[in-house]
Amino acid sequence: MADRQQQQTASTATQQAKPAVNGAAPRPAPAETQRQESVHLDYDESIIHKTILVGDSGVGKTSLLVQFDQGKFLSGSFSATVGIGFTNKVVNVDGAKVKLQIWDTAGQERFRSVTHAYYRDAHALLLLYDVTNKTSFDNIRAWLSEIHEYAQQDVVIMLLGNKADMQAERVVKREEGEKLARDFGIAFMETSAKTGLNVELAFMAVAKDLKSRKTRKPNDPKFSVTEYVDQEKQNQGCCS
Ligand SMILES: Nc1nc2c(ncn2[C@@H]2O[C@H](COP(=O)(O)OP(=O)(O)OP(=O)(O)O)[C@@H](O)[C@H]2O)c(=O)[nH]1
Ligand SMILES: [Mg+2]
Repeated sequence: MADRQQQQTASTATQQAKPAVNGAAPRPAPAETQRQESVHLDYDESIIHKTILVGDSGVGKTSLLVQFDQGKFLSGSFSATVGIGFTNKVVNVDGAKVKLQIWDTAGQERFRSVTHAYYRDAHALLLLYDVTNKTSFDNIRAWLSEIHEYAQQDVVIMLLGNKADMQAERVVKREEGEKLARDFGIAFMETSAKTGLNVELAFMAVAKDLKSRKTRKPNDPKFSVTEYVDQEKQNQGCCS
């Protein structure tokens, strides 16, 4: 875990400039320059968006990040995260590279004061509960009040009901998650770090919202994560 975290992903690394030859500054090929200029006129690709995963211990924050970063699920015994660490990911949004720095926090109570310190700089928060654990769902209101206390007012918040693959053990209905999210005016979806259900979609929706906030003109309509997610699910012919 420690090795994986705080290291740039391959896609980030490929963006680094080639080393200078004989002291000359590296120059991109002309075609490459033109393409970048036309696609990214209104978006600064050097911006790093801090995104934090929060929620009770055991809801699947680390598993969700590993699934998104490496496309795999680490089964076996649960190993609680100690402290906090980050992973860099680059997401392609409408031809622009959006950089996400994803912080995985420890859900255990004893680390709470450490993680609070990171809320202030967060641009987005993915707040997880476990659909097989009612307490983790009941604690979401407390998490939201902590978020409102410590995070920026305009932080992007997405509520995720994780472990959606465990239908037999489910104790929180999807409708309950939807209602809670509606009450607080935040986006919602169910995910599975095990099967990968909606994992890409969750991070993509956050990246889209963050990018749109940087490029939106005053009269442009606001990007709606909820509408985007509904549309994508329809396109996929998806169910959850
Ligand atoms: N079936 C299933 N199991 C999951 C899923 N996500 C996580 N798990 C399991 O749940 C346990 C806890 O997952 P973690 O990702 O370590 O939980 P965490 O939220 O990072 O916990 P802390 O680091 O203590 O805050 C592990 O045994 C995972 O294998 C999921 O979507 N489906
Ligand atoms: Mg963890």
